[in-house]
Amino acid sequence: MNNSEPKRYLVTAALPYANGPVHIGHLAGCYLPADIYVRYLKAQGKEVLFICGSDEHGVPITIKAKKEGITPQQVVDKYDGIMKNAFKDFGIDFSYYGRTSSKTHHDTAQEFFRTLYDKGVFKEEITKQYYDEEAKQFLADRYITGTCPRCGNPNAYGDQCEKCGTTLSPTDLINPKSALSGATPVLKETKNWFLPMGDIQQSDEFQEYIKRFEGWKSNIKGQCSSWLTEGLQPRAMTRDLDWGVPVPIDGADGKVLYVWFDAPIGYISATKEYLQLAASNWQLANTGDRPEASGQKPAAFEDWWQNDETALIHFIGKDNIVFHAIIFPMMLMTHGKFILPTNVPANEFLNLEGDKISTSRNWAVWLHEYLVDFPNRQDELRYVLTSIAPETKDSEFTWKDYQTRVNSELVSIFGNFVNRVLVLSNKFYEGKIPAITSALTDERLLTCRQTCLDSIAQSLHAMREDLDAVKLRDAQAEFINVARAGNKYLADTEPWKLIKTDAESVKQIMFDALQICAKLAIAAEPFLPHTATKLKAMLAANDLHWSSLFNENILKENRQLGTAEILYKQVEDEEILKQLTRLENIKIANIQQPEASSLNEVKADITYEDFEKLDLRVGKVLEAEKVPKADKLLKLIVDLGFEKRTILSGIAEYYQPEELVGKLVTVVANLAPRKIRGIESQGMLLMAGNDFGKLYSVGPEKDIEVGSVVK
Ligand code: B3M
Ligand code: ZN
Repeated sequence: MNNSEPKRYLVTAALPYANGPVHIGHLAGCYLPADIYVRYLKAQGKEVLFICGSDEHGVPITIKAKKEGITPQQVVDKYDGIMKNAFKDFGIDFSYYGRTSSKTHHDTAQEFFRTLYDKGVFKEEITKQYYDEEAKQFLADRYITGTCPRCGNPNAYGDQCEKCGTTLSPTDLINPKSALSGATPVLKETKNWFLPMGDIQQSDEFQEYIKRFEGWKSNIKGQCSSWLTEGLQPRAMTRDLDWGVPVPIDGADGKVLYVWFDAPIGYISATKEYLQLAASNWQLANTGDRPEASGQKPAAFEDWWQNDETALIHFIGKDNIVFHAIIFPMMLMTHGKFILPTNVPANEFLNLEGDKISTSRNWAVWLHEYLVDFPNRQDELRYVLTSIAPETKDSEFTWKDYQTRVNSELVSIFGNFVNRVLVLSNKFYEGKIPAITSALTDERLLTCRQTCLDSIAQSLHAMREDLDAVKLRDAQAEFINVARAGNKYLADTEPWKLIKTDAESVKQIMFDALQICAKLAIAAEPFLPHTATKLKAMLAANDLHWSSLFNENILKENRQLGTAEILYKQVEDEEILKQLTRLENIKIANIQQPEASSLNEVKADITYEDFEKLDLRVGKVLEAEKVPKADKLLKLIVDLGFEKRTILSGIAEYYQPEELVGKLVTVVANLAPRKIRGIESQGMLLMAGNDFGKLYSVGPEKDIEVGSVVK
């Protein structure tokens, strides 16, 4: 692409797997930044297409299906709608949200594969893959578990050990087991089609393409250059699986396209579907006697995907970098007709209250649940997530911080400023923009005014630059600085007092303050779209446009304002406590049942050395009491002989505290301490637990002294 301003922007946000609801990590990672950027482009009148959709193939879907005892199709049908609605609720304004199970997508992905195949791009190779003879199928990497050769974690997956982070291949695992049947898999030959990434890496075209990385964020550059220096290996673009897009060539029965081959093509097929709809809508609106009825004819597919004047921008999370910055561009490049990404703004991860967000451990704030507890407060969450966006490194969401940011920034600065201005305008001028009859003369007031206007102009310029550079966290901070400057102007000039002595000057001050409100309403649009709409209504100015952001007189004199409303409610301590309690209960459930394995499934083998790492001791419960506001939790003092420990246990449903006192129990004595509800738990009691969550303490069968070793 040349350096001139792009003619149009094709913005994509990673297609989320349709295997669970959406949480704050998804939002902060890519959907919110993409939405802010798109809203900013649209506000300036740019031609933009914002594409997303459900990724409905791949092993994550089949694993979920197995877990829930339903078919993969039922899984995606269930979650596609849930995800789509969650995005909509939070104002993520996609032009189109597609699904990779659609016919258009299957056709497009197959055609793409066929083109590469016909051009001789792929290398056919026969390799040995693990096969489950009981389930009679080849096993995807995620379907094989075993012991990590690096750290000894007995539950490592065939592609990765989640404990030590090492990337693995299935044959690295010690004692591999099929997650389908528990059987030991055997190696069996199979043919697949590989993208020769190492060769493509050497091509002039690819070398030319990677010059673009120079202008990209350092986290992406870093990851890509380490891949490239290591040298890329061929990667199979087909898999032996029965869920996905069938490989469209002879001799490929029972094989589907690799999910990372078909998913990014989802951006292309979703664009097609969108354009079909847009074209027929346009056709409808423009037939008969209303030829000019609905503006410009939508640009053609080729203009979006195959024209150098289009900027292609992929918003993603860091785990998707290699696929978007290297593999997908290689696919587009070898196909020959497509443009390559202009930018790939990837974010790092968002953690939650000191822990990695995890769907399987339910360690997340789910968007649909947030809305139940905080109805109509989407913008508050958008605001906080943008303030802490993991743009350059991992960051953390805590409820306390959420409360502080909402209360001390949105409520006290932005909301308070707008409220003061509207209340005073109602009081002084019956809700009209005051007409200025004489200019300010008072030196001090003049200085206050100039300081305020300068500071606002500076913040707005900085905000615009940050938005252009996709530094959204900084951009939003500049936005708040505008409100901050407005607040300071009022605090320094005190119009509520000045009105008694100098009503003329107050008109100027209030006029200015109302213009600042208008600027805030305009500038809020990308970050806080629900607020922007509300504020525009309060100013009776729904037509405010981005182009007037730097104007001095946006709202004309004597214009009538709308009804004042409170923009943001204070977040109360009880509301935060409720969220923290919910998370604590999840933590307790996870502590007591680290892995909710079913009674019929045996975990992967461990070695005796693994077992020896546990220090299990007999202890005697000396004291037991309920932990306030934690229904499941008991706080115990347990005597281990050599010392007394405080241990929290999630067994309040099954034991009255007094039943436990005097009982001998088994304690994991070397479990790293964990803080729950402000109390440090210094160990764990062994429990017998069934599939329904019932928990009974396991102790020695006969009396024995405390501190005895369980072995
Ligand atoms: N579904 C991975 C993920 O959800 C994958 C992204 C596809 S983008 C083309 O993290
Ligand atoms: Zn490991």
